[in-house]
Amino acid sequence: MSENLDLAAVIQKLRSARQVVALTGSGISAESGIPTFRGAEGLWRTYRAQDLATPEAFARSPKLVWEWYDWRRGLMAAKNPHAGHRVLAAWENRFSRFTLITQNIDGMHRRAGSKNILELHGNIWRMRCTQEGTVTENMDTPLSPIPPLCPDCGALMRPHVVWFGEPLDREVIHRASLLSAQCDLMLVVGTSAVVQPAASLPLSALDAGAPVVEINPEATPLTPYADFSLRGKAGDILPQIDSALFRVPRENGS
Ligand code: BJW
Repeated sequence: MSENLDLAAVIQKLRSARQVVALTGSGISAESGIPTFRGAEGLWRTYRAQDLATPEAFARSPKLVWEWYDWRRGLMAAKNPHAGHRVLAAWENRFSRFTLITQNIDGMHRRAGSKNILELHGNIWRMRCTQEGTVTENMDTPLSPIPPLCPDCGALMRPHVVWFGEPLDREVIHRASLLSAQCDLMLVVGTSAVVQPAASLPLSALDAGAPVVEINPEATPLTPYADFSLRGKAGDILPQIDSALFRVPRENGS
């Protein structure tokens, strides 16, 4: 009952919102079949995802880390965005200003049609030369050779993603912080809200007086601070909100 009231209240807030920000995490792609980071299905072989997404793991064994990325690329290429991704893409044209800030590297938001995206942690479909820093797009699945080498200088390539202990792109996190502090409402979808600095963005929105709406089947450290917690899956809740906001009412009898 209170969940329905929350949903109704969120829809009401969104009706008058001009600048909306959505911050997404791996949970939004779970319904596409892509494992989350910290869920039980986040294991690969016997490794935990958070132990492989580090510069130390890459320094120890570039081959092992690239094999993990190669496996993930293959998995992601075989999956498709779902209705939740598509709703966020459509909202770019529905609100005066709508920005998507994602921690995801899977490219699903782009595939769903989102264009105005800040990818905080990079993109799995790009790689970077460890010597020259040159970034190239590469969609090959499977990759060959592993680890891949720079076509220009022969040095080792690395995934163009942000690992633990590495700084985020300055321009990207700067823009994400500004937008979070300026928005009228922030949706926080499918993230455990534990990884910094992304986890602080909703706090900037709250500090600036904007309501924060969490969409997640589980509680997170953000839950006590969020104005609304919609407990459920992104692929169910986002389309529900969308149809309440933008569905064209049918005329009687048609
Ligand atoms: C659903 C659902 C459905 C499921 N619908 N929802 C102590 C305190 C504070 C900070 C630190 C600290 N110690 C270390 C730090 C810093 C560190 C950090 O935050 N660590 C914490 C873990 C403690 N941060 C960093 O290192 C960052 N850099 C940094 O701080 O730099 C400083 C610096 C400055 C100057 C010089 C040098 C350094 C970088 C962080 C990079 C994170 N990278 C990764 C890997 C990306 C590449 C890859 O994917 O391979 O990003 S880690 C991983 O976590 C990935 C994710 O984007 C990120 C967040 O995970 P996410 O998306 O929230 O996933 P899960 O699995 O955690 O949660 C899924 C959620 O979905 C759950 O809640 C489910 O319930 C939910 N869900 N189904 C809706 N259907």
